[in-house]
Amino acid sequence: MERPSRVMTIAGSAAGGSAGIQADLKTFQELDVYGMSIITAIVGKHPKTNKNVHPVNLETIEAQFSTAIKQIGVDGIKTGMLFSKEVIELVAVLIESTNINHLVVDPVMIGKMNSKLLKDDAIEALKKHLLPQATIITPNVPEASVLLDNRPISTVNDMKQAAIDLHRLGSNNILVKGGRLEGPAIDVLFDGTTLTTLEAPRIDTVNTSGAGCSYSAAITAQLTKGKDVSEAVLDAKRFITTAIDHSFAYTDIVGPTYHAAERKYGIAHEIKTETTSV
Ligand code: PXL
Repeated sequence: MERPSRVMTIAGSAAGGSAGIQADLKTFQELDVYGMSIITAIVGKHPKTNKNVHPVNLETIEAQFSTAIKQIGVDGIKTGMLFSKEVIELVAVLIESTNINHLVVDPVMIGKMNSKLLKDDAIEALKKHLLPQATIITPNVPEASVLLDNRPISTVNDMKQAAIDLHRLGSNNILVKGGRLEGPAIDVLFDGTTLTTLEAPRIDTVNTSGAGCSYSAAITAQLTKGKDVSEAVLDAKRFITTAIDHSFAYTDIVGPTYHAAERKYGIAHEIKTETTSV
């Protein structure tokens, strides 16, 4: 019997299904890996109190992790919204207790609708406990800036320097995602010796909720399927670009990317890459 590789996301639940755990599981299914989820917080705005982040307690996080490991086991892990220092510390210990070869850390800080997904005092914990264990980290430009003590990043050259400097925090690979800059969607990958830019056309849509989550989930899936980091990132960039190309909305609130797009319609855009050594 052929068994798919086992991929776990440790992240927040996004009730609308476009981001967080829900986006990760949809991505895993599309890429034919076995998905598991450990929920760290529940994001959903209460209509009266406006409370938006509902944390899950540490015991509940540990219970989910233990159950998934005992029932299934794990080949690769992705972390998304971790919210607090305490959760980061626990998750770091739980990850260390496995013998996985693939850890993707998406240092989620602020959601598209401005939800605060990481407390300020958690940044140091992320740097200390999680980044040194990571195969790859996938900050967008604002997150890269926060990890570099609020350094301004506004050009592709700034992103390249940011990737080089973030590498010193201990992750094996750095992917700085430039989707929030103007012009084409250019990301920068640094593996410690070479810099690769990955360029997709800018797609004219606001419906990109969960794009970052899905991108890092796709990287994790590809790594557990045996691809090396540069191939995994390229495949994942193609996947998310196609999902954004076919994104949609049901209401006047920012809509989801379409996870099934590549399977249904094929690749929408090829990704241009350029590699230079540092
Ligand atoms: O897209 C970032 C993100 C990650 N995780 C959760 C979210 C969001 C954005 O809303 O809700 C749980």
